[in-house]
Amino acid sequence: IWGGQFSDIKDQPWQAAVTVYFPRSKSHSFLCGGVLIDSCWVLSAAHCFNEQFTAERLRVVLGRTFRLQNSSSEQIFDVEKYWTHEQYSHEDFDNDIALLRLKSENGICAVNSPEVLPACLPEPGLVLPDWMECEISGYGKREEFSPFYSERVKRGYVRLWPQERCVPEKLSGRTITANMLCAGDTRGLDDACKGDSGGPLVCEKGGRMTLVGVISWGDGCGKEDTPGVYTRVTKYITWVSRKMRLS
Ligand code: 4AZ
Repeated sequence: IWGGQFSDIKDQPWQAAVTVYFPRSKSHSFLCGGVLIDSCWVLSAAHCFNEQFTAERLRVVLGRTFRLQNSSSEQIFDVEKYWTHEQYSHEDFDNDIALLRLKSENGICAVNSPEVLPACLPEPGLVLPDWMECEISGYGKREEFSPFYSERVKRGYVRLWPQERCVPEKLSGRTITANMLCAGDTRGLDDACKGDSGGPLVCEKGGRMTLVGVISWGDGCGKEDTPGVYTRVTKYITWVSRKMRLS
């Protein structure tokens, strides 16, 4: 997160960190953000997952305020299986969504706690007001060209852009599809940045923190009059429900 504030995982208990194992270093590296949506299910971004990354190499870390520090509140899971969207386009990041099923012996994976709690999914018809203030979070870079990810989870506040303003002209000419939404900080203070992708854009709806976007891409971080681009989650409710039901 560019700008924003250091946060506590209790304030974004649906935030996940997805890691991948590299045999050469015999260690797991931070890969992307993710969002817990149910005890055994985490949403993320399709572009995070290289063909090489088999499910056995992936791990999901929940409940950590400090990315690299073990904590008594953490819950760590292997990944049973994951799906990237069948129509994901590597060219323009259309349908940039992935769903991970966490591994468990007994059908229970994440257990609710102050540090671990799923975000709600929106109804497919949910429409929120233009410029509504919503929240992003992640362990991503604090500056575009920083060599490091954030050591601590951060959060930021961004507003939902009207779709008619979400155009290539604002994003160095890159394609915007109806499956994307733009959000940015009108104060110019907060934005998502590298490593935040896969993580949440949540908006409060009827007292629930509802997952409206998955952090996807942008033209750098925190550039003036340049929004971040998010996968529009309302478009994928049937896709997600079907995968969850059939597996
Ligand atoms: C990224 O590379 C990324 N400013 C994600 C979001 C934004 C920029 C880059 C939005 O994952």
